[in-house]
This record gives sequence, C-alpha cells and structure tokens, in this order.
Amino acid sequence: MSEQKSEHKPRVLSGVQPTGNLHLGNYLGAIRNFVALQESHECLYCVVDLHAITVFQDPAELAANTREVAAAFIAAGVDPKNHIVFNQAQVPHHAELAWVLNCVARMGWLNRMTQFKEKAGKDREKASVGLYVYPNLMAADILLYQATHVPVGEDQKQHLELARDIAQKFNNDFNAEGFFPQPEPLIQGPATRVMSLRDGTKKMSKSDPSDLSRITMLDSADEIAKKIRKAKTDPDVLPAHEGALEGRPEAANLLGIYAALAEQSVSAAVGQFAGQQFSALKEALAELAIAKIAPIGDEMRRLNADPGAVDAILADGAERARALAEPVMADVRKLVGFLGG
Ligand code: AQP
Repeated sequence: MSEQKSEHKPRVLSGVQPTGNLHLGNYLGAIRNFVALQESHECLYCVVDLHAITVFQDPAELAANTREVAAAFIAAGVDPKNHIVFNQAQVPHHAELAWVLNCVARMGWLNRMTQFKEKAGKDREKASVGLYVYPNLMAADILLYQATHVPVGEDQKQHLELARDIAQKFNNDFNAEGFFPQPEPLIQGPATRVMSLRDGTKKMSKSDPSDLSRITMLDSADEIAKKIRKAKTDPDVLPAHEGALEGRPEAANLLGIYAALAEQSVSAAVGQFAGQQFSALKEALAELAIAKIAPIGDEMRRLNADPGAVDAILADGAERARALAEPVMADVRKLVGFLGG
C-alpha cells in the first residue's frame, strides 16, 4: 500500500457531460465555481464522456461536444496548466474503479436515485444499464483521486450522498479506514438550480426540446436578449422581499440568475427591482447576461476553431490524471485481493 490515509489533502474534482447545449445552469451551477476554486485547491475538471454514452450519442457529435466542454472550461477561466483538464475515457481507471464500486453499491441505494427515474421515464425497461449505474461511475470519478470537494449543481446532491455511502462501505468492507475520503458537495451561490426560461418549475436542461428554455454558452448577444425577452413571467410586479418569491417560480428564477451574474445575494437583487415590472428586470438581465456570457462564447468559438490545441490540452491533462489515479487504483486492487502489480 502506498499510503493508508485518514487525512486527505484538499482536492477538487468535478465533471460535465459532453451532451451538447451547454447552458447557463451548467455555468452558474458548476463551471463558474470551478474557476473560483482554483485559487484555493488542487483541481481536476473532467469532461465525462463515459457518462454521456449512458444515453446514445452520435460518435462524431460526442467528439465535437467533448472538445466544446473542454473549451468552455478554459474559456470560463480554468487554467489547464496549473490544474488538470481531461476527458474521462483517456483514463481507463475510471471504468475499472466503477466496476469495483458496482460490486460495493447496493441495488436498494440505486433504486432511490431520482435522476435515473426522471431520465429513464416511464419506459424503464428500455433504459441502458449504464444509466442505472451512472452514480457508481460518478463515485469512481471522485474517489479515484481521493477528492475531498465536489462543486456541483443542486441536482447532483443525491449522487454525492451516494458517493459518500459507497466510500464508507468500501472502507468498511476492505478494512481500510479512511482510505477513501467522504467527499463534500460544494453547492454554492444563488443559482444552484437554474430553471427553464419557459417554465420556472422545470430545471434548465440540455435536453429540453425548446431552445428558448435555455441560454447556451454559445448563444450570440442577440439570442441571449431574445430568450430573456421571451422568458415566461407572471402578471404581478416584482416583490419587495425575498419571502414573497414563494409560489412565483419565474420571478424567483430570473432574480436568482440576475443575482448570480451580478455576484450579489438574491435579497439584494429583490431589493433592486422591488415593485418594478418584469420588463425592467429583463432589460437589466439581458445586458448583464450578454456582458458575462457572450465573451466566454467568443473564446469558446476561438478554441473550437483549433481542435488540435484542445486535444493536446486533454491529452496532457489525461497523462497527469493517470499519474494520480494509478497509485490509488493499485491500492484498490491490493485491498480487493486482485493479483498482479
Ligand atoms: N439547471 C441547472 N442549474 C444549476 N446547475 C446545473 N447543472 C446542470 N443543470 C443545472 C450542473 O451542471 C453540471 C454538469 O451537468 P451535467 O453535464 O452532468 O449534466 P446534467 O445535469 O444532466 O445536465 P442537464 O442540462 O440537466 O442535462 P439533461 O438535459 O440531459 O438532463 C453538474 O454539476 C450539474 O449539477
């Protein structure tokens, strides 16, 4: 064993699926926090292509979307030299550890996962087996690097809790107290769950059939302005205090997005627009969203025009990720009782 640790160095890991239509929810719920954490932590940011294929992906689109997510990380401010940016498939240890964790996690635990129920829908028999065990792969992503902190949106909270249970059970089963840390979710900021612009009760999502439901990171200034102008509202003026957002999902969503982009609290945003019409909020929000998102989109387009450069960043990141993963995986193999080096 290289080390039997009970104290782990703070290390951040998170991932984004290359499934296209990267949106404002992905940015505010995850990617923006990735950037901030670089100041204080050693960070690994992963384009989770193995996760993406739990739902069929066109191979050419998967490759293009993988580069696009990497470009989004970098354009948003992730530094791939001082930290690690890579795609999961280039580090085979993720799949190897996921198999071990498939044998640690219990069916009953996975049966409680709400994301599987939502994504599989009514026709559960036709969902891939990969979609069902998706949370075990996510646990493997985190535990492979003995990561201590995981910045994610609110929707991933349940999967993080499962990763903690899996870590605990592995440590107990193999008499390896403290081997895997208990990873902490970092669900931060006023927009941890950005909602659809067409329906404030539904999460903004890549797969929503309506393009008007989301602002994507590649939208032009005109598209951002149009989508905000067309965003659903309710008939009242904006409330005077935060408590009055209860039961007003569209107002809560637009003010939450505004607060996140303006880097202020929701109550400050509520105070700024108290008693005003939605049109005033929409005008200010469009201006702010264009100022914050359009430059990232421009930089993504510049990076997308040079796929060789992005591929080189991913290959370099994968090499450094493999170097971190191999000793942990070697310990796992020994703990489990697998023969070999
Ligand atoms: N609406 C959201 N608000 C805040 N955070 C969000 N995240 C996703 N949607 C929102 C966070 O973004 C990170 C990457 O997510 P992902 O790529 O793993 O995919 P996802 O959660 O499946 O994204 P979508 O858009 O919701 O895809 P579909 O349409 O397939 O369901 C995660 O940290 C996530 O929390």
